[in-house]
Amino acid sequence: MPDEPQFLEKPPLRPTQYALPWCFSALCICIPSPSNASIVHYLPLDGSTPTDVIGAATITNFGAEPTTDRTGMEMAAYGFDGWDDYIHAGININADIMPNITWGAWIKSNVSHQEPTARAIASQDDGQFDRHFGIDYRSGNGLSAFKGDGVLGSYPQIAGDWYFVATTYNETAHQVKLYVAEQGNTSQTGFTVITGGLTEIDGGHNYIHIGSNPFAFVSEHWDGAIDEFFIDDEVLNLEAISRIATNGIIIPEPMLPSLIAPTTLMLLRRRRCHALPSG
Ligand SMILES: [Ca+2]
Ligand SMILES: [Ca+2]
Ligand SMILES: [Ca+2]
Repeated sequence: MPDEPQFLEKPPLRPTQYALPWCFSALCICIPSPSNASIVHYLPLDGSTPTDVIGAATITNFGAEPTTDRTGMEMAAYGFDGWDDYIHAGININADIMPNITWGAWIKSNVSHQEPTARAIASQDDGQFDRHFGIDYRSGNGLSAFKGDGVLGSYPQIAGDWYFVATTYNETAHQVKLYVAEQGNTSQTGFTVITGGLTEIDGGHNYIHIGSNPFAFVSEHWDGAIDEFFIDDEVLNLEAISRIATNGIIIPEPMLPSLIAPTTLMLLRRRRCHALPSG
């Protein structure tokens, strides 16, 4: 007859054994997602000073003011008055430096697609339709992007609603793509993707403006809010763009303590940890 199985009494857990599973789950939550690996600049646009928390570029604010973000959190996005506000960033995105690029942000416009206007979300333009995305009357007053010889477009935004907007420039494939999703559906099926041919771009400024076009004669100041602005030095696909829109940008852990103010750090940690399970 086989021996009865023996059930040994478990020894009591030591404090480290209690702690390990908790630490492990915390590590899992905070490991950067692969989709974020090539993000080279990120402005969360939280708090009283706009900061590039990944690329540490020099940022100068010309009048934009903290406002509520798409979740209703105060001082968690930046508002632009449509007249003279913009944020200058010392980031060179010219094609000889960054041939392939994805850049994007959460945006809210006070101007609908029914009013003829031109407004920049972000731009390096110095003439001849350089890298730039915003709203443009030359392409239906919708959300659009420049493509070297004109304006791509466009997506008919509704004034007062939040959208995730990203644009990719692919110098190899000579292609520009605009991705737009409403706040309520940032899954891949929630995105509208508009594709166009990219003419050889003659180059623009070696800096960018967020909320205006730096081309001296136009300005095209943004009227509304901009949040979570990022630049990636690769052409991301729909899956990666949807993941960023849904989960947010995940900051590599070593960058957190030195570059981000404690309040922002707290917000980031809270957002990341809330956002991740859905991805
Ligand atoms: Ca923000
Ligand atoms: Ca102003
Ligand atoms: Ca140019």
